[in-house]
Amino acid sequence: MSYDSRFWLESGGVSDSCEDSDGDGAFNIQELMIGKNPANPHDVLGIHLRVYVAPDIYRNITNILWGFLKASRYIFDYTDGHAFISLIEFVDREKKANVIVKDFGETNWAGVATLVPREGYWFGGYWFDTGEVLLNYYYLNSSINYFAAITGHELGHYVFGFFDEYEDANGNDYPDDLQEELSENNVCTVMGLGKLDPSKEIYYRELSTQRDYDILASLAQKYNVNPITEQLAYKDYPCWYTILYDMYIMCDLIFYLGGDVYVGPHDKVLYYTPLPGPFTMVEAYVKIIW
Ligand SMILES: [Ca+2]
Ligand SMILES: [Ca+2]
Ligand SMILES: [Ca+2]
Ligand SMILES: [Ca+2]
Repeated sequence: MSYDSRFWLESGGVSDSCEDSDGDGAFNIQELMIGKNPANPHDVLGIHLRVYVAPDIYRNITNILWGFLKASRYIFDYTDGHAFISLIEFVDREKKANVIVKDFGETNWAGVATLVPREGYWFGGYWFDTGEVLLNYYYLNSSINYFAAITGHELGHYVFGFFDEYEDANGNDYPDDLQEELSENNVCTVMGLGKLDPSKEIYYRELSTQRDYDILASLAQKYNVNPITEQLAYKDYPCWYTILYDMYIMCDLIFYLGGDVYVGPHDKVLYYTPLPGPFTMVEAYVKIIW
């Protein structure tokens, strides 16, 4: 595969472009290429994945890699330019991995991820190097875009500490007709409100805001559902609010949104309108270690 030759093969040891000088997880060359500051530790989060791919599906490694690269771009999009997968290291043992890709068979789940309770609050397992993301290739081999969508969703749990939004606080899935009416009202969230063609999810889903929850609440009676999602039940707020809190606590990430600077959460973000992009090609700069 010639994919990673562009920067990484020839630059090792010759310059500091492969280093992460400010310690935010993004390498210097990546920060320069995507418009971030390699000397500012608060401007972007570079997520490091250690991926184990089971031997019996290794023949599909090119598709699997592209799934992760597209997931990197999806995450950069849904965080409106504040986080991406910066490093994909393929490891040879499950024990070393924080992401495991395997054919788990008919499980009824395409992915699962670890959340960790600490002092009465739930964080992603990523920050404590606890648990992992499991990706079930039995369901994910159908489409690279679907693989990327599920990976982005599971890293939503594992890195950003989100809970699900396709079900209520008691674990009841929202019915299809409600989900369809939500997407007709442009409610399409990363954690599961709204229904979309699986191959298009990475292009349209964004993190939830109070607007999404207002629309869900306005339809709750019609469909006889509880509008308190798992996310709301466990974390009290939509995802745009909790990501500001969790990332400031975990990695001092400061968000620049709509001309405002957010050091932690603020009520003003409740009705933030997510950007359709950014459409930055972060996937071109992901560092890959085989
Ligand atoms: Ca950096
Ligand atoms: Ca930086
Ligand atoms: Ca976006
Ligand atoms: Ca988008």
